[in-house]
Amino acid sequence: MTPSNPWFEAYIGLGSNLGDPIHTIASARLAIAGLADVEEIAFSPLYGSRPVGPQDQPDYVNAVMRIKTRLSAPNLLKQLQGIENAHGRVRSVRWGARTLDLDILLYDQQLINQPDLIVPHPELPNRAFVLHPLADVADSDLPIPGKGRLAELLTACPADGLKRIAQ
Ligand code: ROI
Repeated sequence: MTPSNPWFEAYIGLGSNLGDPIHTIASARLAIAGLADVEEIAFSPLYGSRPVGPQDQPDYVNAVMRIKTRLSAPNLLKQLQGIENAHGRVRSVRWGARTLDLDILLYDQQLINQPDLIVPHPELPNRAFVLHPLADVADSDLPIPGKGRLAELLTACPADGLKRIAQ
């Protein structure tokens, strides 16, 4: 019998601003939870948010999912890209509108610096649409490797333009 990998905790950011974002986020959640070697631990409320970056695009719906997984970070990324593609994601305009964006925000307490995968997500400290839903599913003293504790980052990043969507 081959020993299986240990379980790691990871946090995934979900965002959508094309089509039916609420439906897309719900569908992506099911797809992630349905992956082999992935289990959902918690899912944040949905937030409506003003676009960061170019303003000539619709508002976003954002959420954060906390999982445990036996997939390596690169394998998890590959699976998430498959789910993005299955939801009609076309990679074209940088910072443009998208049907579904899935980002690995944190993977265990690891610092990963590869051409296609940087963890923690480099923009995490600047993005209210990530930090606030993250705080809904993580301990406030969660260390964000290289960046400080979640509570400190939250204090420095006001929830401008962020609205909980009633469900
Ligand atoms: N802005 C918001 N509010 N939410 C996102 O998920 C999001 N994603 C992006 C950019 C274009 C940077 N802006 C965003 O990729």
